[in-house]
Amino acid sequence: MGQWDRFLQPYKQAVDELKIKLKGIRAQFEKSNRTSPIEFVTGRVKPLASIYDKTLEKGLVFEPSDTLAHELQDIAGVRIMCQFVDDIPVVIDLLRQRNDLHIIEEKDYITNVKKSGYRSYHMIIEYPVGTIQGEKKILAEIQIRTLAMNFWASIEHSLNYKYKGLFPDEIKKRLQSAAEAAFMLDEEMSEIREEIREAQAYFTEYKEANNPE
Ligand code: 0O2
Repeated sequence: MGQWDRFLQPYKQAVDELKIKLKGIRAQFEKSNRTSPIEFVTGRVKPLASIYDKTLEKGLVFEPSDTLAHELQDIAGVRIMCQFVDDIPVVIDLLRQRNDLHIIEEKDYITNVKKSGYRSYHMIIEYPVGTIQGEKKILAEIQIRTLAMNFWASIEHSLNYKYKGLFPDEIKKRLQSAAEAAFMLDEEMSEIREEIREAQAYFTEYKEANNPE
């Protein structure tokens, strides 16, 4: 196993464990016939190429080290998608109550929207991973966002990759109006939230009645 593989292994384990735990929250809501504030969960270990880019940006040495583990707080990243903006504080509270992770920092880019138009709630956590050398505490980033916020962020992220942040004016304008449209979509969906929830509950009951396990 190479140096990088060894360094990244606990991060991979943390992402896998966090995904299972967060998906478990969703399953518990479903089993108790309550609507889950979590729609779906994804996770990734930062690819080496992105770690390399970040070290250049931050003036760090590109080598597996404690400095890197301390400075790059999102080597392990988990994303929680919610249907409605109001689900986000529910998820935040669920995470604050847990004693299997320790929250180091919270960044609210929903109240404080980034200049790019980016909206999301970030938590930097310390998460203990059991290794054969004993417990290792690593940092991980949890991003909590609605489906609309996620749609905008993933499109902007791919365009950013292409244009390296230097968007042509036309694209910049389109992204700004798309960010406004995503915001409006969240607002509109919140307005008819109860109606949607009832329809979803009705649909779930219908599916269960027709496909009993
Ligand atoms: P990737 O490819 O998602 O890993 P940092 O830049 O991490 O050293 P900072 O600025 O405090 O420090 O981090 P921030 O802004 O709290 O969170 C960084 C991550 O949030 C990014 O990771 C993105 O995932 C997401 N993010 C932040 N701003 C934007 C934005 O304007 N557009 C999009 N699409 N995503 C954003 P990486 O490492 O940049 O990228």
